[in-house]
Amino acid sequence: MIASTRRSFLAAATLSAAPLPALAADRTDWHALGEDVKSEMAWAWDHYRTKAWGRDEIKPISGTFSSFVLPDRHLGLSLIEAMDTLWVMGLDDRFNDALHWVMSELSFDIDGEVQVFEIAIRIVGGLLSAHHAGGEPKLLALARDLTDRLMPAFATKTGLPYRYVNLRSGKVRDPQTNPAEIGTYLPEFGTLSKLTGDRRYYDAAKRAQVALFERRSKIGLLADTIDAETGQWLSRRATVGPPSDSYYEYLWDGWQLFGDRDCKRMYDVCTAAILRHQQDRRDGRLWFADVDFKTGAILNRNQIELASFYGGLLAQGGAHATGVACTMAWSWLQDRYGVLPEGFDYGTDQVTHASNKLRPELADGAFNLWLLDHDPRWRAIGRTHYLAMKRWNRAAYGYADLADVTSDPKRQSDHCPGYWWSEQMKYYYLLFADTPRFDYRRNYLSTEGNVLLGFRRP
Ligand code: DMJ
Repeated sequence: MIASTRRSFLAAATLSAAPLPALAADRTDWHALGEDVKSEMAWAWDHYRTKAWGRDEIKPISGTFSSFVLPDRHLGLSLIEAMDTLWVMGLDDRFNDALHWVMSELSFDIDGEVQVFEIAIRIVGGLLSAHHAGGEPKLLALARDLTDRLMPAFATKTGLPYRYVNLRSGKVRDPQTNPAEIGTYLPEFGTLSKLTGDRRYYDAAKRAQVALFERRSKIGLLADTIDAETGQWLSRRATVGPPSDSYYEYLWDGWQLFGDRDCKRMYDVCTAAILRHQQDRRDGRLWFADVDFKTGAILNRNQIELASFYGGLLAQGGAHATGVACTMAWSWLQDRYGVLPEGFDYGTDQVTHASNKLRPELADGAFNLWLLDHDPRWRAIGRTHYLAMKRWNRAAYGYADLADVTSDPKRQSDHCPGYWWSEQMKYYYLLFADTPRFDYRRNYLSTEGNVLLGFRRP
């Protein structure tokens, strides 16, 4: 419960998208703001409990639901994604309720095809982070069973995985893939290897990362589409946005989480090439252009919101000042529209995609920077992100995507992605609350916000 004076500050801030007071005069009660995040999480969870229990995603305007993993079945995606967030917030009854559902309902023996990347980061990662939180062995067994079902996708000559696999038959499909779907496995699979003593998971994930790295161009860049069977590139565009983003993140993470020197070297080589060829300053702001991976020539200046995590990664990797400049460019864009649009072209100064799919990336970047230097501006960026979300995305039964961030008022659309439960609500809470359940010095959060290291059980 928060005191009424605090409530009125939050209410007033929620009503206005205007820039918040200067940091020098900042009297924000961060603990109260953390409590506010927790109470919003509990409120949204209770609607999910009533309206969409065990379903993949709630539709927060109509109070109905939609599936994500499979067209005609639900795997409790939001519930699994939410578990470690509930735990770190101390919402223990709700965590235990979710745990009970997982223990009694969840099975992966399904004749259905899933996207390997999404399942690994969301469900394998969600089960492992819930295991890290609560220690229940069945969660680890489920994560292992699911990963075993994904493994056929990695059995290629090149080591580059297929995109889809059937959970029961192991039949694979779609070799036309990209860096994120090739190289976003090591923290989840490596944690599984560590906990089970079975190296196969770590080795498959790392082999995929290395196989892609070895195909970099002479100037050290990766393009964004490749054939997993032949290992031939199918495009020339190098980007730090999707579908390449988390490839770079997981190179660094392999070093951070496991001390794997190969990962650090690959990260350093890729990052040096990106910094050399993709940095582009406009009006004093730093962006990363899409370039031709063989020549470095700029292809376009369109920015996809998902790339707003990148400043946090650069800072983690040692390029602190560059990471700060990158994050401040995205913060400027956030201040301009209230909520980041999915696409913005800094060359033409135009929004290219006006929606926002309830995205967490800028809060992710701010949180990673906060962990590194505790500069108050990262908390302020997280607060702006959170209060804008409360103002614009809150619907009758939870938080909703925005169809158009440029309209006035901003238009909502009837969908809440699973990652909302795992990502921004956790980033905000950790950023504001100073909880004893989290080790702020030694920790690891995956690309999906799953905590695989750093929880402290009371
Ligand atoms: C999340 O599923 C992960 O962060 C992923 O790496 C890309 N972005 C989405 C959320 O926007």
